Amino acid sequence: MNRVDTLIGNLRIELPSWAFGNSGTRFKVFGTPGTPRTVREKIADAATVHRLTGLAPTVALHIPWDEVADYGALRTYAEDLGVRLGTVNSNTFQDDDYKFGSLTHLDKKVRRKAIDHHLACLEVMNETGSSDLKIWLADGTNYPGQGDIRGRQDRLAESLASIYEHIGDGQRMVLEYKFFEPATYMTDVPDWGTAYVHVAALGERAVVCLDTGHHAPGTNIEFIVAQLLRLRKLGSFDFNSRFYADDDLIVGAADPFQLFRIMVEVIRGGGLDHDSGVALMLDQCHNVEAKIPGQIRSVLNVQEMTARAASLDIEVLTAAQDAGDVLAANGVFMDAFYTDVRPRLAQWRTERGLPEDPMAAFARSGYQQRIEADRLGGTQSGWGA
Ligand code: PSV
Ligand code: MN
Ligand code: MN
Repeated sequence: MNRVDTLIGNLRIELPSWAFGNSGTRFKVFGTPGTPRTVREKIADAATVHRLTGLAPTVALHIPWDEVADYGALRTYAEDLGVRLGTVNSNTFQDDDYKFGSLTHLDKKVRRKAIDHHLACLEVMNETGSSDLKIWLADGTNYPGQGDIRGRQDRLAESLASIYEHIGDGQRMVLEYKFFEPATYMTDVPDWGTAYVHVAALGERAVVCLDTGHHAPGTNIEFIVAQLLRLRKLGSFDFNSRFYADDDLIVGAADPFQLFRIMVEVIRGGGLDHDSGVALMLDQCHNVEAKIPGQIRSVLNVQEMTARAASLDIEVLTAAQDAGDVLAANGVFMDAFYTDVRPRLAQWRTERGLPEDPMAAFARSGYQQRIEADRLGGTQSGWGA
C-alpha cells in the first residue's frame, strides 16, 4: 500500500455526542426537528455518520450530560450499531458549587466533590470500555487580585494527583487547556505549557488535549503540535474551527490551510501511525446548520486535509530545505496543499463499499425524515442538558 493510503487507512475520528444535540449562543438556542432526546438517539446519529463515511468508529460522552443508569447496556447498544464509546469528558462547569473553581477551589469540600466527580467518570469508563478521561476546567478568575494565582496552581496539582492515582492500566488522563472563557482575566490551565507542566509531573498516563479553538488568534498551532509530539505528550485533539473566539465551527471551515499544516505535523510526528496514542476528536456544536450532515462534512474535511498532507513529497521538501532554497521548499509545501484529493478519496470510499458522496447519500437515505417523524415528544437534548 502506498503512503497516502496507509495514512488514510489509519485515520479514525471520534465524534462528540453533544454535536447532535441542540446548541446555541447565550442569545438563543434554536430547536431543530429530529434532535435526539436521549443518549441512545445521539449514538444512533453518530453511527449513521460512521456508516456513511467509515471514519468515525467512536463516540465521546460528556458526564453528566450523557448520564444513564446502565453504561454496560449503553456500550452494547453502541456496539450493536457498529460504534464504540470513546473518551469520557468530565464536567465541573455547570454546578453552583464551582462558581469560584473546582479542582482549584479554596474550599477542600468543593475540591473533594470535583475529584469525586472524576472518580465517578473513571467508573463509567470501566463499564463503557473507554480509555481516556478528558478534563477541561472552567476554573479561573475575572479580576486581578481576585485569586492567588500560585495557590490555585498548587491546589490544581494536588487535585490532579488525587485523580491520577486512580487512572488504571490502559487508561489515560487527558488535560485540555484554553486561554480564556468563561474566566476573563486568568484561566488556571490557559496554555499548552501549563498543561504540559501538570501532565509531566503526573506521569506517563497523563497527556495533553489540544483544542484548535483554544488559542489566541494568530497562534502557530502546528508548532504546538510538533512540540507536544516531540515530548510524547500529545494525547488528543478537539478539532473545530473559529473566526473570532472558541466558535466550535465545522473543522476546516474557517481555515483549511491551518488544518492542513496541523495534519502535516501530526504525520511528521508519527501521530497517524498505528497505535500512536493520538486521538483525533471533534468538539463542535452546530447552531444553525444541520447536525448529522455537519458531522459528515467535518470528518470528510479532516480526511481531505490528511490526504493532502500525506501527499507532501518529503524527500523533495527535505532536499530544498537542506539546500536553503526557501521558495522551492515553500513551493513543494503549497503544491501538496493545492492537490485535489477528492477523486482519490471518492475511489477510496467505493473500494470499501461506502457511498462515493456521503453527504448526498445521507440526503437520499431518508434518515432525517425518519428521525423527524419518530422523535416527537420528550425533551430534546442540548449543550448543557
Ligand atoms: C470547552 O470550551 C470545551 O472545549 C471542552 O472540551 C468542553 O468539554 C467542551 O468545550 C464542551 O463543548
Ligand atoms: Mn474542547
Ligand atoms: Mn472549547
